Amino acid sequence: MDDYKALQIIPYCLRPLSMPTQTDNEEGYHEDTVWFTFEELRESNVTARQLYYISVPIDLIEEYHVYLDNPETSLSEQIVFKCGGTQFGDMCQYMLEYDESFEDIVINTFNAKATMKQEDGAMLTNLTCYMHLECDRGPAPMCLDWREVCDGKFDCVNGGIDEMGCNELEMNPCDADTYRCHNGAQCIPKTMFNDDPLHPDCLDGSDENIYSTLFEKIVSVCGSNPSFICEDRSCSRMGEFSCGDGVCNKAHFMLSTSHCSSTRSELFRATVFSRGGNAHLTYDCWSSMICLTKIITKEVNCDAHECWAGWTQGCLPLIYQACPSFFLFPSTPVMLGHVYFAYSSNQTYYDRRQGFEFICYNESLCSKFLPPTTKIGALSCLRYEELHLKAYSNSNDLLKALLSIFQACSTVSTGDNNCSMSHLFHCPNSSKCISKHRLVDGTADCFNRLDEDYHMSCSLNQHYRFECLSEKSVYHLL
Ligand SMILES: [Ca+2]
Ligand SMILES: [Ca+2]
Ligand SMILES: [Ca+2]
Repeated sequence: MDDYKALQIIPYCLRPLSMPTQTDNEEGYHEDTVWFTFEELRESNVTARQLYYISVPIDLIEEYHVYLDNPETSLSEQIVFKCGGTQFGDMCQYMLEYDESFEDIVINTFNAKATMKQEDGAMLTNLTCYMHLECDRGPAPMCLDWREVCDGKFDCVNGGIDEMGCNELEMNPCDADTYRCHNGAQCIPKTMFNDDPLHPDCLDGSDENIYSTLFEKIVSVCGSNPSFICEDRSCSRMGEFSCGDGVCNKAHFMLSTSHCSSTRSELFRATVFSRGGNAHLTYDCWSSMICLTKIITKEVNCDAHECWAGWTQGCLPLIYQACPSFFLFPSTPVMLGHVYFAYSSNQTYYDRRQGFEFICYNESLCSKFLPPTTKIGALSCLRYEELHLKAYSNSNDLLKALLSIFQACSTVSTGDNNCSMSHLFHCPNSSKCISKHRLVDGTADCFNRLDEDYHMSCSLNQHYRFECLSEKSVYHLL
């Protein structure tokens, strides 16, 4: 293994309208461009590898490889253009804007990200938006990151379309000669299981031990790393927030002070609590809530605000006067795409330390185990004290406790999983079905952690995860 070296071919895509092209004639290639047929190349003993070094498209190189193995085929007249300088494309019709190699452009672009400021948020979102779903990811310029598609958390507030159809992955079995990545999204050859801890093959990293100090160190600076370990890394664990660059922020909650170096978490927080994102409230009500919660303070001068005069003297009377009798703040969900904080303006029960008066959620996703006690309009809510939470010294711990309750709600938008399928586990007292691969995996998927208390892991026949020497000695590998 000493001379082992992982090679990576990283595809980059063109945004057609933004790419300068250099073409001279109707056929679409430059008059001076030199070209050869496969036959001419073969007669000159040109190898497939040499074509790679003159920026010939990979699919054409593969065809040439096939042709070299069998020169009598009809491929002999196939044309290969020899691109010069910064030209590329199957007819050299594209050229790079700068006089640098493509590799240098990629490296410089990734290095430049380290110096991006929050004001450049639009640049961040322009570069990493997943545009193929009509997703409402909250107030602009926040947008969907591809890592948020099928990650078991509703991120699009317009019906959770980022999770639509993803139950297919949950139900996806793999052939016996392959390893099933934990999230069900990939089946990889068995030989790729546990073969290289620094180059996982599963997007969720579940084929390798990704908890080593070295791995953690590499992925903590993913923003400037264009390789697979970062670019092909999802953030599928519950409670992780995708920074949009391969870094998964463990304390993702919007009340947390923790942040992504990409600035995506700050951008998210700023847009969710912004004036524009909370236009359902009057300015006085919104600014009082901003100064009360102190999550973002940039847009309001809280030193001069009435809340500064004190809770009962300044803030409470203003909230009573300026806010609706019942309101959401912020207007977008605080977690999992359907869990909201709500307040009433008379604040009868509201204790500033607990952060909210009501928690409201999509009842159909949490059926049976979390019946609401308050219905306000279309919202199903529970009062803070009805959650029987202990006292938390900071909002991050409070949100973690809330997540441990609400992650037992369904994570697929249709709610029509067929729990009778043999590889699915029915979470007791709910409509949620999970893959049996989620049993005893360290994450509570069912209410009261019933999936983690499962005692029959040896009967699951998942020998990659459980080493069963006898029914009594079970070792968890995940
Ligand atoms: Ca999602
Ligand atoms: Ca592997
Ligand atoms: Ca689990």
